Amino acid sequence: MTPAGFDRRVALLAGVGVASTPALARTRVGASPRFLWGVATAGHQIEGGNVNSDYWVMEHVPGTYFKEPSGDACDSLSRWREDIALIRSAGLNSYRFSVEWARIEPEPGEFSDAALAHYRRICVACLEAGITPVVTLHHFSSPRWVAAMGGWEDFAVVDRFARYAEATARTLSGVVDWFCTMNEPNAQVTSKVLQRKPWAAEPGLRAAAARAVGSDRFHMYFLGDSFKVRDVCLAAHAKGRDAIKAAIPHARVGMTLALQELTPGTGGEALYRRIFAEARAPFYAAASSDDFLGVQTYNKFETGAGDYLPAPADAMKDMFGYPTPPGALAAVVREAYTHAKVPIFVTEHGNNTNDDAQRIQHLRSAIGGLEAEIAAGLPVQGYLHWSLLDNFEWSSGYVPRFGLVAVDRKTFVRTPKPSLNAYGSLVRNLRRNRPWA
Ligand code: GCO
Repeated sequence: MTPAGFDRRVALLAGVGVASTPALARTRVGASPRFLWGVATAGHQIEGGNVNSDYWVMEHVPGTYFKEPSGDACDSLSRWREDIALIRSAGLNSYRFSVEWARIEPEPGEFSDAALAHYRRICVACLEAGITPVVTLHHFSSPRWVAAMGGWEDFAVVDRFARYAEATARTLSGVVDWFCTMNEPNAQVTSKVLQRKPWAAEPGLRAAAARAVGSDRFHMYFLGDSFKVRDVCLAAHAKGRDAIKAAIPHARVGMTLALQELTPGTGGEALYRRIFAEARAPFYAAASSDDFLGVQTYNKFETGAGDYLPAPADAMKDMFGYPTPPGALAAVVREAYTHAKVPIFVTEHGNNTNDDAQRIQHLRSAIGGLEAEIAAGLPVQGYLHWSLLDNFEWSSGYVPRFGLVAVDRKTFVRTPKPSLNAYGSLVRNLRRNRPWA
């Protein structure tokens, strides 16, 4: 789209604006940064009906190993106001969510004013509720046309992503300050080093997906040559960041990384070094020219000779059976800051459990560890819990439970769990007692 086209779009969307009340002015972009306490979600996992995305394609191909399709998800496409009200009810002041590229640019170069206005409206509603929006541009899902054109295995996606980033940022200018470009572009590199095949790398499934989109070049985020995908993602991140800043010069932009606490176990030094060299070091180096680094932590693993070692019998475990010690958060935040040397933003952290009392205990203890790092001088800009809602956990479907709020799968009625309130009280208490909070 031409710059004139962007300006026309921004003018058209001016109606979807922010009322200039003094209260709003305080929460608006550019206001002095407070510690951001909030929750995180992602479009494909909560909106529902993301039919134009590559994930939708893969969920439906014959032989898919997705346990179930995303379907209506949490119906947040319609119920986003309820989601914001829940965040506000807990007294939290930030919401990270992702915008869906497949809705914003349904065909190459064809932008949807309605989709852009929809996302701008969500941001405005956040600001009106005293909530700082943090927008992720790419949270795993892409339009099916992007996948059909070679997806993330082809450097041509870099310019496509930058064009989409600029169109979105220009539309959100004045209502969003914080952007995450790409979500966890290092996750597939770790899988590659561990030699875990992404499901769709199986030729039959990839061929079925290619048939569904009418192109033999079908490639989505977790397919194919992970090292090439890494280089493409890092280029897309850099160009996307520059495109956002061209539209919003004061924007704070970073990427988010999947960073479990990792230590070398017996015989595991070489594997540890390899994971660090391939799936962490290049990303830390790239993040060092960003405004922040988004850290996302759930588990702790020890490396053995060829894979992670089995979890100790007495470890706190999540529903996947992975060890989830609360201390992992502080350890990873420290590692990330030591290497990237930019402020850290915890953009995801949580616990996949049906035991809400365990979730509360885990959250309190993890934030206690984070507090100690902050007290020791480590710059942390915020903490966003994954997730507000029980939602679509990719190939695992709706069984995992990361939410502070349960969602009825038929009616979409939201029921807060005790952990939502416990998180809110924890934050209120910290705000009373800690100047940084
Ligand atoms: C990821 C994503 C989220 C997940 C969350 C729980 O890490 O895979 O950013 O989309 O749902 O981390 O697994």
